Amino acid sequence: MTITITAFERSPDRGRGLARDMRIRWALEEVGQPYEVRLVSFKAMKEPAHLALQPFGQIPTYEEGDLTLFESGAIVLHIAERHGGLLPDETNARARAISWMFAALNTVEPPVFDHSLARILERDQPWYEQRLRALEESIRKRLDSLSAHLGDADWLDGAFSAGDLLMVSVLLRLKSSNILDEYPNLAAYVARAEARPAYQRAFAAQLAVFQAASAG
Ligand SMILES: N[C@@H](CCC(=O)N[C@@H](CS)C(=O)NCC(=O)O)C(=O)O
Repeated sequence: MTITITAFERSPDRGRGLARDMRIRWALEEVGQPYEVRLVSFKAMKEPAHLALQPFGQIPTYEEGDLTLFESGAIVLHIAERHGGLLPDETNARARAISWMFAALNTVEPPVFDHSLARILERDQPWYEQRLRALEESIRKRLDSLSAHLGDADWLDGAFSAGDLLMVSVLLRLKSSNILDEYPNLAAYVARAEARPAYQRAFAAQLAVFQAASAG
């Protein structure tokens, strides 16, 4: 059955792989599943046809036969449960990997995302510097713990898993700031994930969309 995901017609991140379709592309590449992409404009994302797939008018979505999913975490979990390679077989290790998926999205992503949004949308506000410092402190609090947990290990809990895929997807947003450099083991963790052939293929595919849109 064909898998179809949605992505920005023209990603605001200019092909840096930060839009959330990237984590779905990466997961599909890791498990070796081909997929198609339907590109949507900001206008189309808020229209009934897309809202029927994604109630909040966002990307990504995932369609496979009569199944439609939204929320990138749920989609990655579905892919990881349906295909081998992203979750351990052993029950407890599998549950721990899923904990890391939630940790990435619930505990680490909120301050990281707010920080990147503030840098784009709040620059002109009189309280901008203060807000940025507060968000950076919130991020450091999370990264201190994450760095301590990772230590010298390659991945968060044994072999590379969907937990690492989501965690790295979140941390990648910090590359344009200097915060990640304060944590050499986390910077190396992100680089290790970026070097994975599946990541490279996914990154190239989303970049090609941006380049085609810019050329057209
Ligand atoms: N929690 C959702 C967030 C989805 C989301 O924020 N998508 C962004 C792109 S990365 C989007 O569509 N933004 C446009 C908008 O919200 O209007 C998920 O993980 O799928």
